[in-house]
Amino acid sequence: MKTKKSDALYKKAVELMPGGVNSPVRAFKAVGGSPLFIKNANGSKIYDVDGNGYIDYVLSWGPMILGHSYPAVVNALKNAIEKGTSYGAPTPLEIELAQAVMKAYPSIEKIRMVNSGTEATMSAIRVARGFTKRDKIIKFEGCYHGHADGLLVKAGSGALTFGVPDSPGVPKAYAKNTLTLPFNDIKAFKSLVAKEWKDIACVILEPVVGNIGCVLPKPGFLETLRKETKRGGIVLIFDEVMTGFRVSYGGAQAYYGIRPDMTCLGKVIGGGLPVGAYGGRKEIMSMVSPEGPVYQAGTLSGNPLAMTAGIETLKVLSRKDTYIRLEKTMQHLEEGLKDAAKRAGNKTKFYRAGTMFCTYFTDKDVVDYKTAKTSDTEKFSKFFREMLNRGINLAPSQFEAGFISTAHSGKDIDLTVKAAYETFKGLI
Ligand code: HOZ
Repeated sequence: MKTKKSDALYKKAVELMPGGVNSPVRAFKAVGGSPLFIKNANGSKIYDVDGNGYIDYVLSWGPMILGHSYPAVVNALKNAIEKGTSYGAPTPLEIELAQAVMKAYPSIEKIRMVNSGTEATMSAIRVARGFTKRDKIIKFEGCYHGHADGLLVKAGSGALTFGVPDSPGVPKAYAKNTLTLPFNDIKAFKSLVAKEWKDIACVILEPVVGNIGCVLPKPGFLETLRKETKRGGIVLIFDEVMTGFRVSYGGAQAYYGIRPDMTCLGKVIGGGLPVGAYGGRKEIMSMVSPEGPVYQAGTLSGNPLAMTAGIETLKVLSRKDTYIRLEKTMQHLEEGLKDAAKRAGNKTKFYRAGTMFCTYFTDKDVVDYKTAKTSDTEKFSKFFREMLNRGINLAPSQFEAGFISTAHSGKDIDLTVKAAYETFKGLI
């Protein structure tokens, strides 16, 4: 695979941007080599500037659930762009997207659109603090909720990949209000809440942890969080930026049957444009300015192009057959990858929730941050590079989820499984 043009661009980019990128994990630092510079993408494929094509399981880190350049989204955007790109004033589009989201997430009784997942989680926590008049929050090790100060404590995603889960630059006085616990540890959770509940504003979590790969909640874990938070007057926040419309149409909350007090969304609801949203119980969301005193604002919030891409994407997702098709594709990939690893004699653990998945190079069950770290990251790096050489684009980190789209065909999956088998064999 020739990557001459990508390599030259990377050389230029590192002179201009930290690590040559605008978001850390993209830099391939964890897997070696230099990142591909992308020219275009269509359906399940992404193409680099050297003309190589790849079956894409990154999908812009989740948003492109309909595949790249989905015609209805592209056409709606072309039409919308003619009408202006930003007004800084309300539009009917905001109402349409809000209604579409709330239809799928009945726990959201009122919503505020923002521009990223980070903004959504950061704002939701401020609202929860304003509502409860308490300062402390509980988060779980390895959950990544964006890069706001108080959330870069034992964080996953790039923070874990590069070994800085507690980022310098976060004031100690601020970080001390973030209490962390192991994911899936019901006993530890109960005991912390019993001690500190009077000071705890909220519990925030990824109900399926996509930022240490794909870690599923154990039976009873989410139920315990719901029960205990309700008892302590603590706001339960589901960060569904990644799981939203991915674990199911109604996200992890519909799949596991838990109604959180607040929900954060992003990725899919922007159809590939920059979007985030937070919402929840009416009495909590009524705290948000100008209805209430908790301040949060944004020049590009509710941007007409982002709303348009989101509306068109959710229209397709609201059709029943969409998730039937996604499930079939995902089952095909799951069976294929598990079988390929087994046939090749590789010890791996595969997990998936709806349309997100991860293969770990370990024989331990992965249930939290500690067990996710038992994965052999050297092996993963080799796997990643060899898969890329065979035309398969995976996330360049063991601690990120993979995603599929409606555009992934049976042939794509067969090619992926074949490449995985050959790669697994080469790892022995
Ligand atoms: N926070 C994203 C992964 N969980 C990475 C985003 C990006 O690099 O584009």
